[in-house]
Amino acid sequence: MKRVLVPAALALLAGCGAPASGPASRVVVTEAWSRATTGLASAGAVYVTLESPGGDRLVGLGVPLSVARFAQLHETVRERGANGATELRMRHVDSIVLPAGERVAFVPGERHIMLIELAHPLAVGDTFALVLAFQRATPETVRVPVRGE
Ligand SMILES: [Cu+2]
Repeated sequence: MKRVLVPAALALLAGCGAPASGPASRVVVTEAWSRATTGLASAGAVYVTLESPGGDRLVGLGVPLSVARFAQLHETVRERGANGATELRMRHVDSIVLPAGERVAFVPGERHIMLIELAHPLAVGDTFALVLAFQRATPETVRVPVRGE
């Protein structure tokens, strides 16, 4: 996982996203949103839907330091706990495969983007920038609105 900053990420990554043969197709990013946080929560979550026409891999994330220290890709896995009950755990992953032409959705309770060490609580109505870096396509910057649910 590359930790990238906004907007330095764009300058840094702009030159190295394309493969040797021809320009990579762009990844379509839709339905970006973040959940409002309550109280002293130090982490937030962002959800997006990604679609790569030619196939790609999400390899890096960037958020402004005014929002959080960094962002990570997380998956939720079910594990059997010590008492035999099923527990939900979050696991950090380095990248997410985007199969060609398939919509890959991040949704609550499953795959999500975790904002680590929030600079301040995320309030309904706020928006912030999120940079998504890919193995082949050029990076995409999206505005993320904060919603209640
Ligand atoms: Cu998480």
